[in-house]
Amino acid sequence: MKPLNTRRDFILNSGKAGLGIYLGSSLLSACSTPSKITTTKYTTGFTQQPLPYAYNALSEAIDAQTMEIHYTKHAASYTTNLNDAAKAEGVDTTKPLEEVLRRVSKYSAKMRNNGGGHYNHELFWKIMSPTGADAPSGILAAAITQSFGSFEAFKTQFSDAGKNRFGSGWAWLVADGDRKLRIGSTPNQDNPLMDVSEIKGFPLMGLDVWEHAYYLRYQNKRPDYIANWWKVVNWPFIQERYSAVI
Ligand code: MN3
Repeated sequence: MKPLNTRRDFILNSGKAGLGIYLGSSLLSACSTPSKITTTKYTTGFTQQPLPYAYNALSEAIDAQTMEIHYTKHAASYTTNLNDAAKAEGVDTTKPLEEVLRRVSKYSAKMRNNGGGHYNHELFWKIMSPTGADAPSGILAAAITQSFGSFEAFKTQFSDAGKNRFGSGWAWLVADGDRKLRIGSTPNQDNPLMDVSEIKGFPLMGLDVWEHAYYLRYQNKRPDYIANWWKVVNWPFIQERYSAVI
């Protein structure tokens, strides 16, 4: 009993600062598993990065006009509105956006919608490429087979997550706190980094299933957009992201 009493006395006698130190160390050990999935290798700033290819580069799947409007209008607006929200809510924009997303419930709906919108599109442009491989390889391929049975089964499950997301949103492949691969979807511009998200983890790839991403070419046929989208997935980059968190 002596050590317990000593600890209790220490907390009672040392006020808020001591309590903070004690709780702080407890929380650190309690949260050690989720924190391992964070990586400083891939962080997102508050400015829109250049599109890494021409508007027509992904035309096997996405037409040039859709790419241009999507990048210069939709995504650019999320970035502008995110910066407005950051200014209004006192967010330090020199720090990674991920820090805001992980506690997004503490901020406004404008921050949630546009912080997610900016992050998701910055990722989306990079996980597509005109020169990507047809399929993953190496440790990511092995993990996909282990988690979902086969690459084809994975594609079906991921495609279904996109097809079945009612209204606007995203389909995701994430590495969760145990580094397991999981598939899910989020509404609107939410993403798996957010404390409000049903699926949580480090986003390896995300598919935009908002109508603005496909309507000019595919109209109501979201499944056709998704089927073609596999042709432009940037597997080497997704593999790099996976390597950063395992
Ligand atoms: Mn979009």
